[in-house]
Amino acid sequence: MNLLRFLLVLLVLMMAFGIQAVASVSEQSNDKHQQARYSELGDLLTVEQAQGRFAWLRKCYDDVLVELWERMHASSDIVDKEEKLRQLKALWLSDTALAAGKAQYLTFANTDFTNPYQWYAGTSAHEACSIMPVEYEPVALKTTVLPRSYCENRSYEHEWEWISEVTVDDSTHQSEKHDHSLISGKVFVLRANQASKVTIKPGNKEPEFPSYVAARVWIDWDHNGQFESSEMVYRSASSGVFKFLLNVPATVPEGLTLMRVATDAGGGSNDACTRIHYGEVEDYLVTVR
Ligand SMILES: [Ca+2]
Repeated sequence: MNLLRFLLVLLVLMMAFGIQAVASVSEQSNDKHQQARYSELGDLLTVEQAQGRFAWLRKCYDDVLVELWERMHASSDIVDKEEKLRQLKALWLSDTALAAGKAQYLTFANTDFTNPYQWYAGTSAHEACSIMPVEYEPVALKTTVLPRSYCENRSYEHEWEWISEVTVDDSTHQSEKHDHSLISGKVFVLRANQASKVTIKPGNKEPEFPSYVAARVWIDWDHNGQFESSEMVYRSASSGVFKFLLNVPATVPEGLTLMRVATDAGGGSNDACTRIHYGEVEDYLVTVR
């Protein structure tokens, strides 16, 4: 494992979420492309899932945890395995961190920050162990930012149509084609009682013959972990780029929540949890201030 890069990502994440970095790391190669790919890894966990991740790793990959402890401590002291695991858990899942809704957890991917096998480490000790792809390694220690989990949605087919770019005001996220992306490392900022300019660019396998796709956007305004029908903030259909003004209600609570963007050449559904046919679902963190 490239420890420097691991720490770099950690640092980037901490800065992205406004957390004081405790580590001071100098890393010359600031590869924006890698960071962009990294942000598509998703794997955003709730506090409970972060606890489950540790328990699952302890059950299935305790050697990975031990190796991390040894790298962090650069120590030749004889400390038994159980003590190393106890210390890691105390560091990442302390009572203080849990009470604050924060917890830390490892996320895994290929060394180029991609997840070609769509493999994710478990999030509960009850989950069966699965075999990590051989080239995978821990790529970041993340801090939980997702207060609750949401219904899954992904497309059956994403070879011909997908979402290539989403912009909210001055902030843009470009991405490759996936059936579903949970974007980490980027948070769109919305201002209560104001309008934000949103652009959604569909991707097409044959750009000269763009598909006619339906686009929908939902935001969990009330932070209850569900996309009610009243929370569908946009619906349209076109073979071009979608542009609209997103009015942010004056009354929505401040803080972090989820925005779901879906495009479907099969027409899609007004239900944010109904699986789409030909396109992509992208979930973004948004913060209302
Ligand atoms: Ca809601």
